[in-house]
Amino acid sequence: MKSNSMKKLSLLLVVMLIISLFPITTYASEGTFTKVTYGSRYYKVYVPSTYDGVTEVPLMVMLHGGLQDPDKFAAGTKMNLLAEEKNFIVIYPDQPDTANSSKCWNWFETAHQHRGSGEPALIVGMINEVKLNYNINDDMVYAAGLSAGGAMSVVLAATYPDVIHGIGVGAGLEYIAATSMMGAFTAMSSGGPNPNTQGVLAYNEMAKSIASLMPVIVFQGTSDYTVNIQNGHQIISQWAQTNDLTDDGEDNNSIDDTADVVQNKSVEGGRTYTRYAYEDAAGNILMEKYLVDGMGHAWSGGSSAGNYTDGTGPDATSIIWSFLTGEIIEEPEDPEDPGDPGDPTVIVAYGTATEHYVAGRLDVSGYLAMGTKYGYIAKFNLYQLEGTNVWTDIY
Ligand SMILES: [Ca+2]
Ligand SMILES: [Ca+2]
Repeated sequence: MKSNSMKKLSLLLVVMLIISLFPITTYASEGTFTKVTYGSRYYKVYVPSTYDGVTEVPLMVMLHGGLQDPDKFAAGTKMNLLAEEKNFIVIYPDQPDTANSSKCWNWFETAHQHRGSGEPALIVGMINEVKLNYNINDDMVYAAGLSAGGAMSVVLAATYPDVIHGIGVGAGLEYIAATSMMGAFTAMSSGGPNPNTQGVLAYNEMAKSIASLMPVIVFQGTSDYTVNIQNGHQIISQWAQTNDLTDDGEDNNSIDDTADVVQNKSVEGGRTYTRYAYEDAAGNILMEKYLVDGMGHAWSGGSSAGNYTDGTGPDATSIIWSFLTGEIIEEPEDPEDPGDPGDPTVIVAYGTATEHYVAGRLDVSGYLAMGTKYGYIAKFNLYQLEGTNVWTDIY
């Protein structure tokens, strides 16, 4: 017994020594987090301690959701900690309760959906001020947001594609999903207008400056009863259409909303989730969608130091960053299966029973079976394991 506890003690000493030799500084945020007055409003700016003013750094624009503010959103998303680690600047524009009683960005009002007016213009004004004050890489300016902030990040991408070069959307909505407060609630509960139509609207809006392919990554909880999951699907479908038009000027589905890669994944000790990836015509991943099983209205993988967070989901903050910057973060293999040879690649197609039938994914009996199961209007996923001819709705 005695020698056993001695062993434990010496092991503890070794561990403590290792910790002191290699201090875990990853999560130390040692930069500055400053409130900047902007007219009658303000934003907060995080500048990492590694910023030297000589090297250009990326800029991440973080748009909080309703009943949040810059401090809460920074704490909940932990974006400043990542900025410290990766050396980029973050700004958090504040939406005051004088502009919206719930502190929501007014993504559903026409005055705030177009270039040169309203909140998109205001936020870009803040971005331009930060560009004047810091050495920002103009090609690496991104926006991300939750809920109303997610919806506003979509508006920003459509209205200022010359400024914003990719977006991360948590529980957001497609472009112009609504044009009134009543319409906003309808869209949140059951989705907005046809995303193909909205995709054309976004493309026309982008054409006021410069239409360019827009990288988009979506996070959506499957049990979000504030912003229905339909909206997560619609954001991808809308941007698929917008990007389809952008890449060759034609609506020929050179980019579409059928995922090229589907992976079922899980957080160790946390939630399961599905990652969908959508490639451009050259085969590069242009869009991604993460559906987090059982998650409500929340920032996936966030900290309870903020609000509207779910600590058991995949880490949206680092996943969004690596997606937007193209920086690959190695994912650990499934710890429950050490011999995991890697997830098999599954092809997914999203559509109505009729669309699946017309595309040859269903025969007549499959068409009738799926039609009975899902109805003939609803869209649903069919999956095909790569190298097989069999399509199924079970994955
Ligand atoms: Ca096209
Ligand atoms: Ca299309």
